[in-house]
Amino acid sequence: MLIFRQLFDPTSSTYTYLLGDKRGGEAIMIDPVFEQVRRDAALVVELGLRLTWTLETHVHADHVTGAWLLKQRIGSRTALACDSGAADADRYLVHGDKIAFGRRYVSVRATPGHTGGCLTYVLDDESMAFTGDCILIRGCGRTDFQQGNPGALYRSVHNQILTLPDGCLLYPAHDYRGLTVTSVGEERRFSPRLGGDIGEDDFTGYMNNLGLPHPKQIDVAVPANLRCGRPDDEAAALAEPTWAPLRYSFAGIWEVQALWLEEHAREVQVIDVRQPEEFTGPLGHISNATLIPLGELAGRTGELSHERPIVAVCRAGGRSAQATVILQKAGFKDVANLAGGMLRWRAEGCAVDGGEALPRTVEADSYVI
Ligand SMILES: N[C@@H](CCC(=O)N[C@@H](CS)C(=O)NCC(=O)O)C(=O)O
Ligand SMILES: [Fe+2]
Repeated sequence: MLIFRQLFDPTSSTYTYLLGDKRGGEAIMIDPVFEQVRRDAALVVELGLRLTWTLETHVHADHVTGAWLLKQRIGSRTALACDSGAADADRYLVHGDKIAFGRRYVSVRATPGHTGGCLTYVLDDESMAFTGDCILIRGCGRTDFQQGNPGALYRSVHNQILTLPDGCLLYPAHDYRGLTVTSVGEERRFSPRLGGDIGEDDFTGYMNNLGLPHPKQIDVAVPANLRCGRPDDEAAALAEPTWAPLRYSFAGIWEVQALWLEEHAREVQVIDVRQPEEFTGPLGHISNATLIPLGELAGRTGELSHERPIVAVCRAGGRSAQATVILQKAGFKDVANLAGGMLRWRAEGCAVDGGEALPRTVEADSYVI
């Protein structure tokens, strides 16, 4: 079974795509974004997948690729077009290549025009294609830098993409209006630049008069992407919180486990964000915890020290996850959520002040947020 996820980077309006084969668990990722690597790596792990390749549709001008960072974090290998001019990739792709993940694969089509080294990746059954900036939804990538060429783009679209089946879904590298997907049939009929009877000269005239400002990040993004996103300061990019063995969830929350917290409770500030009656109720509370109900937290951050990490706690881990977001916004750097909250704390037999003997076994999977 195919696992498919469309991910979005709001800063650059970039789409990243994860394609996995459930059987065997291999996956590929198309156009990862550097700043989203923690999120995307967490998703891969949570879905039980093993990322084998990151694929670039082109050398991006508006964001830095996450390819190098994903390789360091979860061992994926990097691939992009032979014609991209980029260094340091594990594989250089040409038209007709296939990249397998489990029993599935994508095939490579050379679709130059937006840049000299643009590729489109077509899923084995031609139900989906990942067009990069060759086709955008009712549009296309600009052609005014990085060996851009309107005639080449026109031919790429007509010979390599609009020749796919009408129902083939097209997933672009960007959308600036909130649209997520289009299809070959739709673009043939409705693209104001490339659809209907528009000819190559009409299209070239259109593209040569776009008058767009250069992407804000171009001077940083292009040199970084020409080495697959490897930064100057590699150690800084790989830095992880060191005060505890934290896990980063796809929901965007740093989590700490109950058994670690029980051993290290004195080294951190434990903030219990439940209501007072829960704090003194049957589940009890962690012995050095300070009670600050979630609704009061934003107004009481002055009571907390910036010198020691903070672990937020609640009944099941939902409200305390929100507490970590509030604390980070208030400028606290070392903040984590107690995974599973007091329910898991008790289920794992950790000590509490107050509280009652548990009336029944707390099922490991019965945590209600
Ligand atoms: N405002 C954006 C511009 C991004 C941009 O120019 N995107 C390229 C793709 S890399 C493009 O082709 N855009 C087409 C368009 O904006 O119509 C930024 O500064 O990053
Ligand atoms: Fe682009």
